[in-house]
Amino acid sequence: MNKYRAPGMSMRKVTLFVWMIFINAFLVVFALPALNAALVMILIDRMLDAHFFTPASGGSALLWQNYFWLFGHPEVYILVLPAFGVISEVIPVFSKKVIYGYGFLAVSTVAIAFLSYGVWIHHMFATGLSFVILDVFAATSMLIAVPTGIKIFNWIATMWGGSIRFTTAMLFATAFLIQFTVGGLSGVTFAAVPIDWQLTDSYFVVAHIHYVLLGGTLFGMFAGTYYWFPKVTGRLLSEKIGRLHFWLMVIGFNGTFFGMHLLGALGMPRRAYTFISRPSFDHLQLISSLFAFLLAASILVFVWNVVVSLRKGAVAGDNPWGGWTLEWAASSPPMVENFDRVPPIRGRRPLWDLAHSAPGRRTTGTGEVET
Ligand SMILES: [Cu+2]
Repeated sequence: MNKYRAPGMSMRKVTLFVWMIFINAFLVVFALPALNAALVMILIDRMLDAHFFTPASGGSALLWQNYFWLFGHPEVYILVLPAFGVISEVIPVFSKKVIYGYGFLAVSTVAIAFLSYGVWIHHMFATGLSFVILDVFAATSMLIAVPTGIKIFNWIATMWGGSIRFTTAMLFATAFLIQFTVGGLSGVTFAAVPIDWQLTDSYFVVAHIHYVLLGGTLFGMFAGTYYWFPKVTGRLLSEKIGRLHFWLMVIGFNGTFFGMHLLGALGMPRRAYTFISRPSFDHLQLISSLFAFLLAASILVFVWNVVVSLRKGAVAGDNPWGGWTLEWAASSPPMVENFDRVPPIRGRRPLWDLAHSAPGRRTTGTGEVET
């Protein structure tokens, strides 16, 4: 007997969160070896006096960059795909609509996974490679924006016309959409070689990666935390403290990192060991530093929320959000083995199907089942 998927749960019916984690596993398996190989080589260089990366002795410093970024670019997708999965669950539930373009969301992620191994040179545009190489990798780097754009449109289309409930989870998912799009668009600018030459190794890159990994991944993780915390612990996180957490974080995050786009465009280099004081930099740096404290404060508010809610939070029940996916049929927290009886799976929304199509059952209107 298949103990891992419920009967009827085909690959076309599993949730998009599962799809994202599934594809992510392939990314991890194929990206990490490049980093491991590079680390072993540098270890041999340092410990056994080899010369993989020392040009003076016939090695190649660029070889390190090739290995590192062959890992490094897919790594960004490794970090962001789980967040894609989270918001693909959160947005439909709080928009009261089925996810728009399930197949496109899954297939575009497969496309991202493949393409992510063919774009790494965009991290090395300023290293003096031939124009043919630059052109090829500029093209692949622009191409990878297409499947990502498809996803953004799918999520927006899911929200479009829905009756949206801005719970804390949904607020984080919405901020993810906006901020990740900003990070994605600044990323596309690097695919244009002349713009990359101008902005590489500047604070513009720092702004870009923080919009992807904090504005994207971190906000997605918080959306997931507020969404599944009641399932895991049996108690809801406070929505009131959650909102405070969210707004402090949105303001703190954007205040800290948005100005870095401007700093980079003004020429402030990254990887400087100390602040480079220039009249044009100073104000923006000060603003950045001040908002960073706000960002840190928002994390403390979240910790406060967890501590308070674990002890005194509202009891969640099985399905506090009116979700349709299988986890909301289990008790909160789930018992060992999750279910008394494995529910039959007919579609992508098992709980909705259970409520609407099974004979002798009526729905309460919230996706729960009366027998
Ligand atoms: Cu990259």
